[in-house]
Amino acid sequence: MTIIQFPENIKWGAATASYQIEGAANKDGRGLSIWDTFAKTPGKVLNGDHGDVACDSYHRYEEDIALMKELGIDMYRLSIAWPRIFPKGKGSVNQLGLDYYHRVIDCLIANGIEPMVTLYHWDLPQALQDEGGWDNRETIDAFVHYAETVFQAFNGKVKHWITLNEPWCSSFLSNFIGAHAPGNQDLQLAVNVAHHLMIAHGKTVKKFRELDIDGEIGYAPNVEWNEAYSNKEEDIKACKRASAWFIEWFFDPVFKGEYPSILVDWFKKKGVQVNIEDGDMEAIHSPIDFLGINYYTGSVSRYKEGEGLFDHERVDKGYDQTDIGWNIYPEGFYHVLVYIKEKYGDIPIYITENGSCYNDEPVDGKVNDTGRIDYLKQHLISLHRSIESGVNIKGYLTWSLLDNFEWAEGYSKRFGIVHVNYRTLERTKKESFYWYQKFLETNWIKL
Ligand code: JJW
Repeated sequence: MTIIQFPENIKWGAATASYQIEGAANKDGRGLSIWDTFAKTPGKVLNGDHGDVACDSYHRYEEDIALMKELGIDMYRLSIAWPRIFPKGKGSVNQLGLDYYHRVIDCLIANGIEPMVTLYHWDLPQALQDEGGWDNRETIDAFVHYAETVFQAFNGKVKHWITLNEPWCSSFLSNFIGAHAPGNQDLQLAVNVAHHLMIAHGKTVKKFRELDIDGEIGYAPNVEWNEAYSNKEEDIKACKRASAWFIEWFFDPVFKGEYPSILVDWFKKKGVQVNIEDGDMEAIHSPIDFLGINYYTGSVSRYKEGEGLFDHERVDKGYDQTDIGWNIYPEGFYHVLVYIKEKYGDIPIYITENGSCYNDEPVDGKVNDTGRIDYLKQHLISLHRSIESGVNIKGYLTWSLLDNFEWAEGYSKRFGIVHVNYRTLERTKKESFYWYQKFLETNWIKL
């Protein structure tokens, strides 16, 4: 028998995000976000789904926290909805919005679960989008002010803060590919948005230090691993570009204070540039305390002239995929973590998201999601390999505690270890929940 034993000090947890679980879209003075608008625009989200009710966690957080306690996690990652705190993005604070997060955070702490809080998980106040959204530098100031308000409100209760979730998604996926809110398709706009998001991140980190807030701050980019199909120069370079879009574009400015030339040059050929002003790079370069990593998938890929933005294609054949069509690629998880350590140093890392989509439904009260258990096991082994290889892993949070609103896929794609019946809002623990619970008791995997 083979035993994979994890070190004792790792924090284990689960993650969610405000718009995906809360519902209560019009409750207690919440303003609209770009996701309300996008989801209600016909054709943008599968089946016309939206987050008006979602998992109704706004009203059921006590039940959800009871599930977390039963699961035995150390840490829960949630996000704060900016439009609950500032319904118009700026101006006066909505105390009822702060009160809701006080109830959630107090309940977590009372149950011995540490909150990890994301400030921006994509729900930009619509009123700010009406003035240009992240293309407008005034949104940066509004974000820093919102962050300051929230830091002061929860100082002492929350010890782990994340500025941005997956800035690649809120910039390129949302403004170049157009699949997420606000749904633009303009590369220059997407590059502007990415830059302004990262300035907002950096200025928020500075504000956090200036206010001397207790605890640690970082951000949570999503990464993929692109393995070159062959050792041909053109395949290797195409993979480098594709990878750099997720990794270097969002890491080099933070860790090195500059954008990666491989993509700066590539974008320049397309007539697109980063509009850098004095002080921008210095702000983005502010030292962070930890790095959040979201990892789901990767692929073997190669050069193909004219394909996509980077003359690059995926060769996905032969990989098992989850129910959202993403390759199951646990080796990529190990490789990307070692790559990040070698390139950016020994920064403490929390895996802020890792999980899988399987749409298993309850049968006689049991959800037999064996695919998710296999995925979890394989990725935990990769995580363990990375720890053994010296990657400074501090925690692992699985996506997600609950089935929830999976953005453009609506409710059709389930990532939870707890099943949610969207008609009755009933929660059913899946077999993966019990597997994770058992794993958390011992911190070992027997193979
Ligand atoms: C890429 C679709 C063309 C979420 C993508 C679509 C078109 C190249 C899951 N992470 O719900 C990435 N998630 O809220 C945050 N992560 O491209 C949390 N990334 O591609 C989860 C979706 C995603 C994506 C979805």
